[in-house]
Amino acid sequence: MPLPSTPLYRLLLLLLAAVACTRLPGAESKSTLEPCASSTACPALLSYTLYADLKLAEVAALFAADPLAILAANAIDYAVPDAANRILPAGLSLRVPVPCACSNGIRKTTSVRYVSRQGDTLASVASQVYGGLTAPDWIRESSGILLNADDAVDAGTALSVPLHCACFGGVDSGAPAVYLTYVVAKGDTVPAVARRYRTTATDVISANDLANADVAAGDIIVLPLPACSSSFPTSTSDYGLAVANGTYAVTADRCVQCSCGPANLDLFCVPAPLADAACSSMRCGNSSSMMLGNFTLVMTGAGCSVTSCGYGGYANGTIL
Ligand SMILES: *[C@@H]1O[C@H](CO)[C@@H](O)[C@H](O)[C@H]1NC(C)=O
Ligand SMILES: *[C@@H]1O[C@H](CO)[C@@H](O)[C@H](O)[C@H]1NC(C)=O
Ligand SMILES: *[C@@H]1O[C@H](CO)[C@@H](O)[C@H](O)[C@H]1NC(C)=O
Ligand SMILES: CC(=O)N[C@H]1CO[C@H](CO)[C@@H](O)[C@@H]1O
Repeated sequence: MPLPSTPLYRLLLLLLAAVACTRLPGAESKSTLEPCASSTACPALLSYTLYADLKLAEVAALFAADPLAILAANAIDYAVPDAANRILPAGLSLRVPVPCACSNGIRKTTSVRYVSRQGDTLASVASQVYGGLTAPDWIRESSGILLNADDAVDAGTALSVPLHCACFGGVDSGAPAVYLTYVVAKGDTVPAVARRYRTTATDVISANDLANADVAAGDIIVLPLPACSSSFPTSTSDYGLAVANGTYAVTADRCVQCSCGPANLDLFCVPAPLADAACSSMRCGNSSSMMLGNFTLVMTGAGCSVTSCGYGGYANGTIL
């Protein structure tokens, strides 16, 4: 059938083209979403750049995170007195560990709250305080408030701040991985960001389902970081613990420190430097000398064998 070419038809085509164009990405920032069904939270990281000089405790409060967990996730020594009051400089980029929950079918944090201050708007909270990790629309919807992005928010208003995160089953190309949510900065390219975080451009492109390596400032993407995985029973409170290469996690009520890398990607757990008398015993079984993390070489008639004492998770206040 020949196509009609009346002026009306051409106008219709033009209109359709115009509608299609406004839907093209670019006008609005993109964000990688992970659909989810299970309500079980999984470990994820957020890349956060400080907008002002802040105490570690203030950064931790912004994300409902443990200050020590933030230091450990950045491989910063945390066994120092008064670590929470340490002042961190504006512009510093930190990895913030968060439980990545599932809400309305999308992976996101569900426990982050922000109490607004004088002069805050939804736009300033999203782009400045949270460094672009969230959007005014998301805060508005999650907090159930009726304000435009640039309206002043009454000081003292408690806002619920959803931050997208991802776990993708804790694997990337078949290897254990922790996903870091990252806000693309001006001038960033996928290969440069991938190099900076010791992952590959190919993995970043596939994790984010990008058509090509084009990203724009403000886009929220996830970066798969090589990690050590754990195999604690589901009944443990640190079930699913995963630690990015070159960093630590503190677990078991701050009694145990688990590190990953750099030589291999086997999780290695020892008593934490700050472990105190309140921590349950880290002796292994009924042995008097074997402590968590120790291993000994035993010579036997058949040759030598290695005896080791590994951490098996935290359940009901007991270190397994
Ligand atoms: C882990 O990090 C170290 C450097 O800190 C690097 O040499 C090693 O290749 C990394 N391992 C993996 C699997 O990425
Ligand atoms: C620990 O106790 C078990 C019995 O409960 C015993 O069979 C084993 O030999 C003991 N091990 C050590 C190192 O004492
Ligand atoms: C922890 O305690 C609860 C009840 O107190 C019990 O059902 C559960 O099995 C315990 N978990 C472990 C790992 O012992
Ligand atoms: C025998 C042995 O290696 N013991 C060590 C076990 O680990 C604790 C703390 O990590 C050390 O203090 C012991 O010397």
